Amino acid sequence: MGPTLDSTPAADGYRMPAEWAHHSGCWLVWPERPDNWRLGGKPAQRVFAEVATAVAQTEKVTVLVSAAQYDNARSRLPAGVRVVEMSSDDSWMRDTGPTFVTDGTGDVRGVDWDFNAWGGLVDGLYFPWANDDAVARKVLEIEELPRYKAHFVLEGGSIDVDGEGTVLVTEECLLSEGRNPGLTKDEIGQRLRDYLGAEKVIWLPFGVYLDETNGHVDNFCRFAAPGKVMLTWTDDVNDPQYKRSQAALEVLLAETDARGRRLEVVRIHQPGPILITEEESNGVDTIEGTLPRQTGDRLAGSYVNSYIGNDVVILPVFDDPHDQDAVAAYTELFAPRRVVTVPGREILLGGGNVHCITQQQPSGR
Ligand code: KQY
Repeated sequence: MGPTLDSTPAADGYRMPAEWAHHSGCWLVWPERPDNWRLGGKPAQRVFAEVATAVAQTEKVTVLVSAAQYDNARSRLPAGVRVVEMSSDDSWMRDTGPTFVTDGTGDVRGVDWDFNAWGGLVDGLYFPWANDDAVARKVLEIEELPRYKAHFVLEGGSIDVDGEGTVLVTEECLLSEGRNPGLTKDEIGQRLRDYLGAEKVIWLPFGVYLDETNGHVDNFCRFAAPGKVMLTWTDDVNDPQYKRSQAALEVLLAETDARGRRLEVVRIHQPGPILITEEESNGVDTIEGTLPRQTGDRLAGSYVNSYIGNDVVILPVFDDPHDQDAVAAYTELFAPRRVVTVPGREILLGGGNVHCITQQQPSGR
């Protein structure tokens, strides 16, 4: 078992690398909870398997799964994908997994944040969440990697880094009442610098309209390269997303990154609006205390919620007129990586997308 460290990654010379840095692997959790995934998770399981298969083309993939679903997951996943039994409360590995940090010499460690289901008893999405909160520690134990325990509520989807000292976040999420209400914005910024080994935090006001995570940045605005970000956009001035994206654009154009570079902003038009159909709504179990999925509710669809693998980028598409432009933008942004599209709707129905269900483990190279 790796040790639990009392220091911080920054103090020890470690930082979170950018997602495009080389990975030794990728982690996912198998979806099954019927109050979040319709039809007992069967349609979502097909898409998770598609994502795992695509990522496994260029890196090792591990899928965590409950005892009840072990045989089913094993039979639906390619033989090359490792399947490991682990308890969890849902399947958002970006948020429950460790944030891996590296020291530039090939050594890798993990940060284990506090997880409270996106807002705890204030506006969290389910209760209890103790199994999810334990996932990061268990993964680090499996990998025999040292663990930094951060006594600070944070999900991996609420941060994005360039690996060169800059972190992107939204105020809507990081300053939300259900996460760290006892800390000021400055104190939260300091925790980010300490645990991500960063120098500069760029605060965007909001994320995507109606995002149930309180506006995770990974669904809205992410680095595609040092000095270059992709931003979810809409040309429709009457769409509630317009003001949110415009506000972010103003911040980004006025900012420099940790290295003093101005940021190039690549706007990627949102799909939709995507609404829940009656059939989809009827497929989700109603359970007191969890978010209802009602017919006509708008989903927080975005093309920014993708996964940057070793030689592939996994991009969710929605059978939408904007799909084609998103594929073209990704092809240009991430060349020579191959852009692999997956149907994003089933993951979106659960409240996130491809980035939210994956967690890269950097090789440290
Ligand atoms: O988007 C994410 N990172 C997680 C979404 C959680 C949704 C739970 N229903």
